[in-house]
Amino acid sequence: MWRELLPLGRHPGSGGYRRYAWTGADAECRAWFAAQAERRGLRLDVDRNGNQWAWLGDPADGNAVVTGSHLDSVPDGGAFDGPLGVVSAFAALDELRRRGEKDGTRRRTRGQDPFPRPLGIVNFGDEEGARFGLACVGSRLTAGQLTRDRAHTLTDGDGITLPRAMEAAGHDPDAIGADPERLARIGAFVELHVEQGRVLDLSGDRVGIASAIWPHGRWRFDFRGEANHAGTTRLADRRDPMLPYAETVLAARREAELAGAVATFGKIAVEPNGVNAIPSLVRGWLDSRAADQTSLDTVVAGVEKAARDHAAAHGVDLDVVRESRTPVVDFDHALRDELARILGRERDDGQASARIPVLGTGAGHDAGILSASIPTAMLFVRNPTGVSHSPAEYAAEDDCLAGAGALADVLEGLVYG
Ligand code: HGY
Ligand code: MN
Ligand code: MN
Repeated sequence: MWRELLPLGRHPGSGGYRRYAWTGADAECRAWFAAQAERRGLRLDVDRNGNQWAWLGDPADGNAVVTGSHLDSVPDGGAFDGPLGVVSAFAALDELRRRGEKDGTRRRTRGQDPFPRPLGIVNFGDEEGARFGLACVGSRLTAGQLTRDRAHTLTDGDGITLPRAMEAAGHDPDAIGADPERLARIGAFVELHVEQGRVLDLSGDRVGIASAIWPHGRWRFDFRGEANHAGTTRLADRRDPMLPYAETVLAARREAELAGAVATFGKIAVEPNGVNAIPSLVRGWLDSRAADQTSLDTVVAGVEKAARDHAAAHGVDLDVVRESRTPVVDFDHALRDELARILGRERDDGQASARIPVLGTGAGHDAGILSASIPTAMLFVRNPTGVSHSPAEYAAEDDCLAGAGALADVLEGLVYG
């Protein structure tokens, strides 16, 4: 699977991935998913929001067990964030079928369908929000956390709206919206993901279970000044928006340190973007995350105040727009405990598995979005450097195999009870 997937959307210069929603690279990833489903005799189903589902059994029976993740990427992202969860889902199904062949009496229970609960594998669309600025668009729409009207206003850096991009990719943008019937058929969603930190590396474990996701959000800061000549405009006469922007970046770092949180300006747009012109506009995007909502609010309020003070001091206008907000996620305790029980129980080979670590994360996930509607859980696979959202993101093959094996155990435990 990796051999076919790895070349798709890979940028030859950076070696990273540029798999943005509704682009050609995205279409190639979707075709890969459809081919994997077909190869396994799964029924492919693209929902009203463009998420892809591959079904074994009929989801209309209800109480389905679903696993999967996303295939899109951040700009120059790594190979594992997202795809590891999708590849592992197919690998886990293959493993379950192998186990079923070895022990047909115990596991083959219903005619042609070997599992007592429907099993789905999902590829959620536009998880990273790299193109339209909002993360988890596919799952947010499905869960009713993003309205069709708001989604229709999302626009990429070239001014192409989400509905236009969807239409160009052959998807009906008028069909998008909440899909409670679909979610009502799912009894459990488990997303496997590469860890985006070093908790497992430090604890010496290959696989862990997610406890919580930090609340987080994205804010756009527009500093508007006056374009002018870089050589002839006296410093005293300038209204240079780059200056309050720079002060704001430093303030974000200070506020995050004080609150034990994180804050990042990772994207910036400058107009007119000329070497010898004072900018008229500096637009910077703040991504901030904290362990609790109060700390996050404190950080963002502190950054905004600093931005306003510095903008005023430089004669620059400022608009701050919150583009997204994701509340804290505390994953379903019963499902979490069940995963721990399944992964901790004695295995067929008589070897008791070690205790499974439980860890929180500052990264957002479709599982977090869905957790407001259905029981969800996550498995993390060790990342030896912790690096993510970078071409250097990595997970060792043995750890990936351990992750897929753990996912197979979890799916088997859930479908057979
Ligand atoms: O940005 C995030 O936390 C995620 O990887 N979508
Ligand atoms: Mn990511
Ligand atoms: Mn991800």
